Amino acid sequence: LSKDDEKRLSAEAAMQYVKDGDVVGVGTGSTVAFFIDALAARRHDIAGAVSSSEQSTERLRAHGIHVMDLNAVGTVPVYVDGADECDPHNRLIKGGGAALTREKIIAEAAERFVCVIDAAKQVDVLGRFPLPIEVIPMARSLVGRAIVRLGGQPAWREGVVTDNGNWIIDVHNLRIADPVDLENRLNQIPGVVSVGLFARRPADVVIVAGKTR
Ligand code: DER
Repeated sequence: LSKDDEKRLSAEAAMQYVKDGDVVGVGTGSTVAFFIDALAARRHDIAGAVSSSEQSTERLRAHGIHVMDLNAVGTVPVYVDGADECDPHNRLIKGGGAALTREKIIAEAAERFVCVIDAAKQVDVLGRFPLPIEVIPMARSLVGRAIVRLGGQPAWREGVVTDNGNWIIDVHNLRIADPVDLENRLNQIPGVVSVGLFARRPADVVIVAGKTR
């Protein structure tokens, strides 16, 4: 199976968690693109979608799927999103697509977070993939210095502005033994908008190459 085949199989398997009438939370990335294409077949059965990025919104609308404001919906029964890394406890590194802030908001609102990945995303310890952090632009250097003090190697993702008008710092050379502790420490730094560690609130279901783990 190619990596794309594994992504498509996971995305299609996630449809089993979508019920008629649901408001469906939709993540961002190439695996989610397959999910949006699969969701299109059920667009008349669901109430609509809450989207984590302009990129996903465009694809949803191109399929004629109703995109809703999170403030207008009560609960979000299911949120489907990809990840850059997933450990054995369903804790994730996300943010490769620079959409981590809105992804984390919808994951928080969701009753069930279904993560769809290809097998290569599975790791024993998080941190080989550089950890994305969304920062307020004026705080880039201040947050960078705090990251160094925490033992990380910060790299500004120059040229990328998020949907919220902020910047991204990718943190290299972290071996994240305690993802929840690190998520909490990084969240405290003034200027940090969100951290691409989904550990406080891990995925509820992880589908790898089409099979629920
Ligand atoms: O940016 C993100 O969090 C995406 O979900 C990313 O982590 C997964 O992208 P992919 O499905 O294109 O690998």
